[in-house]
Amino acid sequence: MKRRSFVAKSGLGTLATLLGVEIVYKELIPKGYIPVALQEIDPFALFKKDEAMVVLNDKPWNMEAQAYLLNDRVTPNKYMFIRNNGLLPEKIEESSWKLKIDGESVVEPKSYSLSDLKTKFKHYSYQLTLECGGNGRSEFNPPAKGNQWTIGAVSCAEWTGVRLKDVLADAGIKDDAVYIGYHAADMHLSRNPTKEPISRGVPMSKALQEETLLAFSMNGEAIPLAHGFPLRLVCGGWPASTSGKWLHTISIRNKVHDGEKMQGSSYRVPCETVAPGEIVADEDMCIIESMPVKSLITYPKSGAIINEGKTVRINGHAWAGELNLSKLEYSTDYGTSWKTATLEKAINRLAWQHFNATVSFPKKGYYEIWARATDSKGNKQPMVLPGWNPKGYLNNACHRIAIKVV
Ligand SMILES: Nc1nc2c(c(=O)[nH]1)N[C@H]1C(S)=C(S)[C@@H](COP(=O)(O)O)O[C@H]1N2
Ligand SMILES: [Mo]
Repeated sequence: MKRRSFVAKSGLGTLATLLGVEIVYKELIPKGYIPVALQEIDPFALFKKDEAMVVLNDKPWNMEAQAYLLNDRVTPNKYMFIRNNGLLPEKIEESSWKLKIDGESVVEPKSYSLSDLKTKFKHYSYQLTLECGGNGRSEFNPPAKGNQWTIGAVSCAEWTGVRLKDVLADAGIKDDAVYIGYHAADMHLSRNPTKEPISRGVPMSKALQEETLLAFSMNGEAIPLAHGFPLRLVCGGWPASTSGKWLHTISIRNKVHDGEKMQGSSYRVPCETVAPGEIVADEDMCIIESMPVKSLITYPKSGAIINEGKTVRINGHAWAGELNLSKLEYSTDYGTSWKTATLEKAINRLAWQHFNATVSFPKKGYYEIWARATDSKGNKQPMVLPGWNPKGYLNNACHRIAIKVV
Protein backbone atom coordinates (compact mmCIF):
# COMPACT_ATOMS: atom_id res chain seq x y z
CA MET A 1 0.00 0.00 0.00
CA LYS A 2 1.36 3.43 -0.88
CA ARG A 3 2.11 5.86 1.89
CA ARG A 4 -0.11 8.52 0.38
CA SER A 5 -3.18 6.34 0.51
CA PHE A 6 -2.72 5.75 4.25
CA VAL A 7 -2.86 9.39 4.82
CA ALA A 8 -5.58 10.61 2.58
CA LYS A 9 -8.05 8.69 4.70
CA SER A 10 -6.76 9.55 8.18
CA GLY A 11 -8.45 12.43 9.94
CA LEU A 12 -6.89 15.60 11.30
CA GLY A 13 -7.93 14.62 14.80
CA THR A 14 -5.97 11.40 14.52
CA LEU A 15 -2.95 13.33 13.31
CA ALA A 16 -3.20 15.70 16.25
CA THR A 17 -3.46 12.78 18.68
CA LEU A 18 -0.50 11.02 17.19
CA LEU A 19 1.68 14.11 17.01
CA GLY A 20 0.59 15.26 20.42
CA VAL A 21 0.04 18.82 19.23
CA GLU A 22 -2.95 20.93 18.41
CA ILE A 23 -3.48 21.85 14.77
CA VAL A 24 -3.85 25.63 14.95
CA TYR A 25 -6.15 27.15 12.28
CA LYS A 26 -7.50 23.70 11.50
CA GLU A 27 -10.90 25.24 10.73
CA LEU A 28 -9.21 27.27 7.98
CA ILE A 29 -7.82 24.27 6.12
CA PRO A 30 -9.62 24.15 2.75
CA LYS A 31 -11.87 21.15 2.22
CA GLY A 32 -10.08 18.32 0.46
CA TYR A 33 -6.65 19.81 1.18
CA ILE A 34 -4.25 17.28 2.67
CA PRO A 35 -1.84 18.94 5.10
CA VAL A 36 1.80 18.31 4.31
CA ALA A 37 2.43 16.49 7.58
CA LEU A 38 -0.42 14.13 6.78
CA GLN A 39 0.99 13.48 3.32
CA GLU A 40 4.24 12.49 4.91
CA ILE A 41 2.86 10.22 7.61
CA ASP A 42 4.92 7.15 8.07
CA PRO A 43 2.82 4.64 10.02
CA PHE A 44 5.90 2.76 11.13
CA ALA A 45 7.43 5.88 12.66
CA LEU A 46 4.09 7.01 14.02
CA PHE A 47 3.30 3.79 15.84
CA LYS A 48 7.00 3.00 16.49
CA LYS A 49 6.74 -0.24 14.53
CA ASP A 50 9.47 -2.08 12.70
CA GLU A 51 9.39 -1.46 8.94
CA ALA A 52 9.09 -5.19 8.32
CA MET A 53 5.61 -5.15 9.86
CA VAL A 54 2.89 -5.55 7.24
CA VAL A 55 0.09 -3.00 6.94
CA LEU A 56 -3.19 -4.71 5.99
CA ASN A 57 -5.41 -1.65 6.23
CA ASP A 58 -5.10 2.01 7.16
CA LYS A 59 -8.72 2.78 7.94
CA PRO A 60 -8.93 1.32 10.44
CA TRP A 61 -5.27 0.64 11.12
CA ASN A 62 -4.37 -3.02 10.97
CA MET A 63 -0.79 -4.20 10.94
CA GLU A 64 0.67 -7.65 11.47
CA ALA A 65 4.05 -9.16 12.30
CA GLN A 66 5.91 -11.83 10.39
CA ALA A 67 6.93 -15.03 12.17
CA TYR A 68 10.62 -14.17 12.43
CA LEU A 69 9.80 -10.79 13.99
CA LEU A 70 8.16 -12.55 16.92
CA ASN A 71 11.33 -14.27 18.15
CA ASP A 72 11.54 -12.25 21.40
CA ARG A 73 10.34 -14.03 24.51
CA VAL A 74 8.30 -10.95 25.42
CA THR A 75 6.93 -9.11 22.38
CA PRO A 76 8.19 -5.51 22.17
CA ASN A 77 5.86 -2.82 20.85
CA LYS A 78 7.68 -2.60 17.52
CA TYR A 79 6.63 -6.16 16.63
CA MET A 80 3.15 -6.12 18.13
CA PHE A 81 0.26 -6.38 15.69
CA ILE A 82 -2.38 -3.64 15.63
CA ARG A 83 -6.03 -4.51 15.18
CA ASN A 84 -8.41 -1.57 15.24
CA ASN A 85 -12.10 -1.78 14.41
CA GLY A 86 -12.61 1.98 14.42
CA LEU A 87 -10.68 5.23 14.55
CA LEU A 88 -8.19 6.01 17.27
CA PRO A 89 -9.61 8.17 20.05
CA GLU A 90 -8.88 11.80 19.25
CA LYS A 91 -8.45 13.30 22.68
CA ILE A 92 -7.07 11.42 25.61
CA GLU A 93 -6.51 13.24 28.88
CA GLU A 94 -4.83 10.95 31.31
CA SER A 95 -5.51 13.21 34.29
CA SER A 96 -9.27 13.26 33.76
CA TRP A 97 -9.66 9.70 32.45
CA LYS A 98 -12.28 7.73 34.35
CA LEU A 99 -13.20 4.09 34.48
CA LYS A 100 -16.86 3.59 35.22
CA ILE A 101 -18.28 0.33 36.57
CA ASP A 102 -21.98 0.09 35.80
CA GLY A 103 -24.55 -2.37 34.43
CA GLU A 104 -27.67 -4.19 35.70
CA SER A 105 -25.61 -6.30 38.07
CA VAL A 106 -23.42 -3.74 39.79
CA VAL A 107 -24.37 -3.04 43.41
CA GLU A 108 -23.46 0.64 43.12
CA PRO A 109 -22.21 2.26 39.90
CA LYS A 110 -18.78 3.67 40.62
CA SER A 111 -16.11 5.73 38.87
CA TYR A 112 -12.37 5.55 39.33
CA SER A 113 -9.70 7.93 38.09
CA LEU A 114 -6.48 6.35 36.89
CA SER A 115 -4.81 7.45 40.09
CA ASP A 116 -7.62 5.82 42.13
CA LEU A 117 -6.98 2.57 40.29
CA LYS A 118 -3.23 2.85 40.75
CA THR A 119 -3.33 3.78 44.44
CA LYS A 120 -6.29 1.81 45.82
CA PHE A 121 -5.58 -1.59 44.31
CA LYS A 122 -2.61 -3.95 44.27
CA HIS A 123 -0.59 -4.09 41.04
CA TYR A 124 0.12 -7.31 39.15
CA SER A 125 2.23 -8.07 36.07
CA TYR A 126 1.70 -10.98 33.73
CA GLN A 127 2.91 -11.96 30.30
CA LEU A 128 -0.31 -12.58 28.38
CA THR A 129 -0.83 -14.06 24.94
CA LEU A 130 -3.22 -12.02 22.81
CA GLU A 131 -4.17 -13.52 19.48
CA CYS A 132 -6.78 -12.07 17.15
CA GLY A 133 -9.58 -14.57 16.54
CA GLY A 134 -9.04 -13.96 12.81
CA ASN A 135 -5.32 -14.73 12.80
CA GLY A 136 -4.73 -17.10 9.86
CA ARG A 137 -7.91 -15.99 8.08
CA SER A 138 -6.12 -15.54 4.73
CA GLU A 139 -5.96 -19.29 4.18
CA PHE A 140 -9.66 -20.08 4.34
CA ASN A 141 -11.54 -21.17 1.27
CA PRO A 142 -14.16 -20.02 0.36
CA PRO A 143 -12.38 -16.86 1.50
CA ALA A 144 -13.63 -15.02 4.55
CA LYS A 145 -14.11 -11.26 4.49
CA GLY A 146 -12.05 -9.16 6.86
CA ASN A 147 -8.39 -8.45 7.36
CA GLN A 148 -6.39 -11.13 5.62
CA TRP A 149 -4.17 -12.00 8.58
CA THR A 150 -1.49 -14.57 7.84
CA ILE A 151 0.25 -15.64 11.05
CA GLY A 152 1.24 -12.35 12.64
CA ALA A 153 -1.79 -11.29 14.69
CA VAL A 154 -0.42 -12.64 17.97
CA SER A 155 1.69 -11.16 20.74
CA CYS A 156 2.80 -11.88 24.27
CA ALA A 157 3.73 -8.67 26.08
CA GLU A 158 4.04 -8.04 29.78
CA TRP A 159 0.98 -6.20 31.06
CA THR A 160 0.83 -4.42 34.40
CA GLY A 161 -2.29 -3.19 36.11
CA VAL A 162 -4.84 -4.04 38.72
CA ARG A 163 -7.06 -7.11 38.78
CA LEU A 164 -10.48 -6.58 37.29
CA LYS A 165 -11.85 -8.79 40.07
CA ASP A 166 -10.56 -6.45 42.78
CA VAL A 167 -12.19 -3.43 41.17
CA LEU A 168 -15.47 -5.27 40.54
CA ALA A 169 -15.51 -6.43 44.16
CA ASP A 170 -15.01 -2.84 45.28
CA ALA A 171 -18.04 -1.72 43.26
CA GLY A 172 -20.02 -4.80 44.30
CA ILE A 173 -21.32 -7.60 42.10
CA LYS A 174 -24.95 -8.72 42.36
CA ASP A 175 -25.76 -12.44 42.45
CA ASP A 176 -27.38 -12.38 39.03
CA ALA A 177 -24.19 -11.22 37.21
CA VAL A 178 -23.28 -13.42 34.24
CA TYR A 179 -21.04 -11.34 31.98
CA ILE A 180 -19.02 -8.16 31.75
CA GLY A 181 -18.94 -5.93 28.68
CA TYR A 182 -16.44 -3.19 27.88
CA HIS A 183 -16.99 0.24 26.35
CA ALA A 184 -14.14 2.22 24.89
CA ALA A 185 -13.22 5.64 23.56
CA ASP A 186 -12.41 4.79 19.95
CA MET A 187 -14.74 6.09 17.26
CA HIS A 188 -16.92 4.27 14.77
CA LEU A 189 -15.63 4.54 11.18
CA SER A 190 -18.75 6.56 10.33
CA ARG A 191 -17.77 9.07 13.07
CA ASN A 192 -21.31 8.67 14.37
CA PRO A 193 -20.85 9.17 18.13
CA THR A 194 -23.85 6.97 18.96
CA LYS A 195 -22.21 3.96 17.33
CA GLU A 196 -19.40 1.90 18.87
CA PRO A 197 -16.77 0.14 16.74
CA ILE A 198 -16.64 -2.77 19.16
CA SER A 199 -17.93 -3.57 22.65
CA ARG A 200 -17.28 -7.14 23.67
CA GLY A 201 -16.90 -8.98 26.94
CA VAL A 202 -16.38 -12.21 28.83
CA PRO A 203 -18.36 -14.37 31.27
CA MET A 204 -17.89 -13.60 34.98
CA SER A 205 -15.68 -16.68 35.40
CA LYS A 206 -13.11 -15.16 33.01
CA ALA A 207 -13.60 -11.63 34.36
CA LEU A 208 -12.78 -12.86 37.88
CA GLN A 209 -9.60 -14.73 36.97
CA GLU A 210 -6.41 -13.58 38.64
CA GLU A 211 -4.74 -12.75 35.32
CA THR A 212 -7.59 -10.63 33.94
CA LEU A 213 -6.21 -7.12 34.23
CA LEU A 214 -7.16 -3.50 33.91
CA ALA A 215 -3.74 -2.62 32.56
CA PHE A 216 -2.04 0.76 32.49
CA SER A 217 1.43 -0.42 31.43
CA MET A 218 2.85 -2.62 28.74
CA ASN A 219 6.43 -3.87 28.93
CA GLY A 220 7.14 -1.50 31.81
CA GLU A 221 5.97 1.67 30.04
CA ALA A 222 2.69 3.49 29.47
CA ILE A 223 0.61 1.53 26.96
CA PRO A 224 1.33 2.81 23.43
CA LEU A 225 -1.60 4.73 21.94
CA ALA A 226 -2.41 2.08 19.33
CA HIS A 227 -2.63 -0.59 22.03
CA GLY A 228 -5.09 1.16 24.31
CA PHE A 229 -3.53 4.05 26.24
CA PRO A 230 -4.31 4.93 29.00
CA LEU A 231 -6.25 1.85 30.18
CA ARG A 232 -6.93 -1.54 28.69
CA LEU A 233 -8.76 -4.68 29.66
CA VAL A 234 -6.51 -7.70 29.10
CA CYS A 235 -8.02 -11.20 28.93
CA GLY A 236 -5.09 -13.48 28.02
CA GLY A 237 -5.76 -16.68 26.10
CA TRP A 238 -9.12 -15.50 24.73
CA PRO A 239 -9.69 -13.87 21.34
CA ALA A 240 -7.89 -10.54 21.69
CA SER A 241 -11.14 -8.80 20.75
CA THR A 242 -12.18 -9.35 24.39
CA SER A 243 -9.26 -7.16 25.52
CA GLY A 244 -10.83 -3.73 25.16
CA LYS A 245 -8.45 -0.87 24.42
CA TRP A 246 -9.05 2.77 25.51
CA LEU A 247 -11.32 1.40 28.18
CA HIS A 248 -13.71 3.77 29.95
CA THR A 249 -16.54 1.52 31.13
CA ILE A 250 -17.05 -2.02 32.33
CA SER A 251 -20.70 -3.02 32.56
CA ILE A 252 -21.59 -5.93 34.82
CA ARG A 253 -24.39 -7.60 32.92
CA ASN A 254 -27.22 -9.90 34.03
CA LYS A 255 -27.14 -11.51 30.56
CA VAL A 256 -24.57 -12.26 27.89
CA HIS A 257 -23.20 -8.87 26.86
CA ASP A 258 -24.98 -7.69 23.70
CA GLY A 259 -22.53 -4.98 22.59
CA GLU A 260 -21.18 -4.41 19.09
CA LYS A 261 -19.58 -7.53 17.56
CA MET A 262 -21.10 -9.97 20.06
CA GLN A 263 -23.71 -11.27 17.63
CA GLY A 264 -24.13 -12.82 14.19
CA SER A 265 -20.91 -14.17 12.75
CA SER A 266 -18.71 -11.70 14.69
CA TYR A 267 -16.28 -13.66 16.86
CA ARG A 268 -18.66 -16.60 16.69
CA VAL A 269 -18.20 -19.93 14.93
CA PRO A 270 -20.59 -22.79 14.15
CA CYS A 271 -21.08 -24.80 17.35
CA GLU A 272 -20.72 -27.96 15.24
CA THR A 273 -18.42 -28.37 12.23
CA VAL A 274 -19.97 -27.37 8.89
CA ALA A 275 -19.00 -27.88 5.24
CA PRO A 276 -17.01 -24.99 3.72
CA GLY A 277 -19.36 -22.27 2.48
CA GLU A 278 -22.41 -23.60 4.30
CA ILE A 279 -24.91 -21.07 5.64
CA VAL A 280 -25.20 -21.36 9.40
CA ALA A 281 -28.29 -20.32 11.35
CA ASP A 282 -27.73 -17.69 14.03
CA GLU A 283 -28.75 -20.04 16.84
CA ASP A 284 -26.15 -22.56 15.70
CA MET A 285 -23.30 -20.08 16.21
CA CYS A 286 -21.26 -20.08 19.46
CA ILE A 287 -19.11 -17.29 20.94
CA ILE A 288 -15.39 -18.05 20.75
CA GLU A 289 -13.94 -18.43 24.23
CA SER A 290 -10.49 -19.92 24.97
CA MET A 291 -8.27 -19.91 21.85
CA PRO A 292 -7.07 -23.23 20.38
CA VAL A 293 -3.59 -24.78 20.58
CA LYS A 294 -1.09 -23.16 18.22
CA SER A 295 2.62 -22.55 17.67
CA LEU A 296 5.01 -20.46 15.63
CA ILE A 297 8.59 -21.08 14.53
CA THR A 298 10.24 -17.69 15.03
CA TYR A 299 13.82 -18.65 14.16
CA PRO A 300 15.19 -19.13 11.59
CA LYS A 301 13.34 -17.00 9.09
CA SER A 302 11.52 -19.02 6.43
CA GLY A 303 13.82 -19.41 3.43
CA ALA A 304 17.00 -19.70 5.53
CA ILE A 305 20.02 -21.27 3.82
CA ILE A 306 22.08 -23.78 5.78
CA ASN A 307 25.36 -25.40 4.88
CA GLU A 308 25.34 -29.15 4.40
CA GLY A 309 26.34 -31.04 7.53
CA LYS A 310 25.39 -28.16 9.84
CA THR A 311 22.53 -28.28 12.30
CA VAL A 312 20.11 -25.43 12.89
CA ARG A 313 18.60 -24.48 16.21
CA ILE A 314 14.94 -23.59 15.83
CA ASN A 315 13.11 -21.38 18.32
CA GLY A 316 9.47 -20.57 18.73
CA HIS A 317 6.48 -20.21 21.00
CA ALA A 318 3.35 -22.25 21.58
CA TRP A 319 0.11 -21.35 23.33
CA ALA A 320 -3.26 -22.96 23.96
CA GLY A 321 -5.74 -20.42 25.33
CA GLU A 322 -6.55 -21.34 28.92
CA LEU A 323 -4.51 -24.53 28.76
CA ASN A 324 -0.83 -25.39 29.03
CA LEU A 325 1.04 -27.25 26.34
CA SER A 326 2.01 -30.88 26.88
CA LYS A 327 4.27 -31.30 23.84
CA LEU A 328 5.86 -29.57 20.89
CA GLU A 329 6.95 -31.71 17.95
CA TYR A 330 8.54 -30.87 14.66
CA SER A 331 8.78 -32.67 11.34
CA THR A 332 11.18 -32.26 8.42
CA ASP A 333 9.40 -34.84 6.23
CA TYR A 334 5.97 -33.26 5.68
CA GLY A 335 4.46 -34.73 8.82
CA THR A 336 5.49 -38.35 8.19
CA SER A 337 7.58 -38.52 11.35
CA TRP A 338 7.83 -36.18 14.34
CA LYS A 339 10.57 -35.43 16.86
CA THR A 340 10.09 -33.76 20.23
CA ALA A 341 11.39 -30.24 20.86
CA THR A 342 12.39 -28.85 24.26
CA LEU A 343 9.39 -27.01 25.63
CA GLU A 344 9.79 -24.56 28.53
CA LYS A 345 7.20 -23.97 31.23
CA ALA A 346 5.17 -20.77 30.93
CA ILE A 347 6.42 -17.88 33.08
CA ASN A 348 2.83 -17.51 34.29
CA ARG A 349 -0.56 -18.88 33.27
CA LEU A 350 -1.77 -17.58 29.86
CA ALA A 351 1.76 -16.68 28.65
CA TRP A 352 3.10 -18.46 25.61
CA GLN A 353 5.69 -21.21 26.13
CA HIS A 354 9.03 -21.17 24.35
CA PHE A 355 10.47 -24.14 22.51
CA ASN A 356 13.71 -24.99 20.78
CA ALA A 357 15.24 -27.95 18.98
CA THR A 358 18.42 -28.72 17.09
CA VAL A 359 17.50 -29.91 13.65
CA SER A 360 19.71 -31.77 11.18
CA PHE A 361 19.17 -32.67 7.53
CA PRO A 362 20.36 -35.82 5.72
CA LYS A 363 21.59 -34.15 2.51
CA LYS A 364 21.48 -31.05 0.31
CA GLY A 365 18.12 -29.85 -0.92
CA TYR A 366 14.82 -28.17 -0.08
CA TYR A 367 13.16 -28.91 3.24
CA GLU A 368 10.30 -27.66 5.33
CA ILE A 369 10.16 -27.62 9.10
CA TRP A 370 6.67 -28.02 10.50
CA ALA A 371 5.84 -27.45 14.16
CA ARG A 372 2.93 -29.06 15.97
CA ALA A 373 1.84 -28.32 19.52
CA THR A 374 -0.34 -30.50 21.74
CA ASP A 375 -2.25 -29.03 24.68
CA SER A 376 -2.74 -30.55 28.14
CA LYS A 377 -6.01 -32.14 27.02
CA GLY A 378 -4.33 -33.88 24.09
CA ASN A 379 -5.63 -31.57 21.36
CA LYS A 380 -3.10 -31.28 18.55
CA GLN A 381 -2.76 -28.61 15.91
CA PRO A 382 -4.11 -29.84 12.58
CA MET A 383 -1.55 -30.15 9.78
CA VAL A 384 -3.90 -28.44 7.36
CA LEU A 385 -6.69 -25.91 7.69
CA PRO A 386 -9.19 -26.68 10.49
CA GLY A 387 -12.98 -26.27 10.37
CA TRP A 388 -14.26 -23.64 7.98
CA ASN A 389 -16.42 -20.90 9.47
CA PRO A 390 -18.07 -17.83 7.90
CA LYS A 391 -15.60 -15.23 9.21
CA GLY A 392 -12.44 -17.32 9.05
CA TYR A 393 -11.62 -17.58 12.75
CA LEU A 394 -9.43 -20.01 14.65
CA ASN A 395 -7.01 -21.20 11.98
CA ASN A 396 -4.51 -23.07 14.12
CA ALA A 397 -2.90 -25.18 11.37
CA CYS A 398 0.77 -26.10 11.85
CA HIS A 399 3.26 -23.37 11.04
CA ARG A 400 5.79 -24.28 8.36
CA ILE A 401 9.07 -22.73 7.29
CA ALA A 402 11.21 -23.40 4.23
CA ILE A 403 14.91 -24.36 4.55
CA LYS A 404 17.52 -24.80 1.84
CA VAL A 405 20.56 -26.96 2.58
CA VAL A 406 23.42 -26.17 0.22
N1 LIG B 1 -11.61 -0.35 21.99
C1 LIG B 1 -11.18 -1.32 21.18
N2 LIG B 1 -10.63 -2.41 21.71
C2 LIG B 1 -10.18 -3.40 20.91
C3 LIG B 1 -10.30 -3.32 19.51
C4 LIG B 1 -10.87 -2.14 18.96
O1 LIG B 1 -11.01 -1.98 17.75
N3 LIG B 1 -11.30 -1.17 19.83
N4 LIG B 1 -9.91 -4.37 18.72
C5 LIG B 1 -9.92 -5.67 19.38
C6 LIG B 1 -9.36 -6.74 18.55
S1 LIG B 1 -10.39 -7.41 17.38
C7 LIG B 1 -8.10 -7.22 18.77
S2 LIG B 1 -7.52 -8.54 17.90
C8 LIG B 1 -7.21 -6.60 19.77
C9 LIG B 1 -5.92 -6.14 19.13
O2 LIG B 1 -5.05 -5.62 20.10
P1 LIG B 1 -3.73 -4.85 19.66
O3 LIG B 1 -4.09 -3.89 18.58
O4 LIG B 1 -3.25 -4.19 20.90
O5 LIG B 1 -2.75 -5.88 19.18
O6 LIG B 1 -7.79 -5.47 20.43
C10 LIG B 1 -9.17 -5.60 20.70
N5 LIG B 1 -9.61 -4.49 21.48
MO1 LIG C 1 -9.30 -9.39 16.62
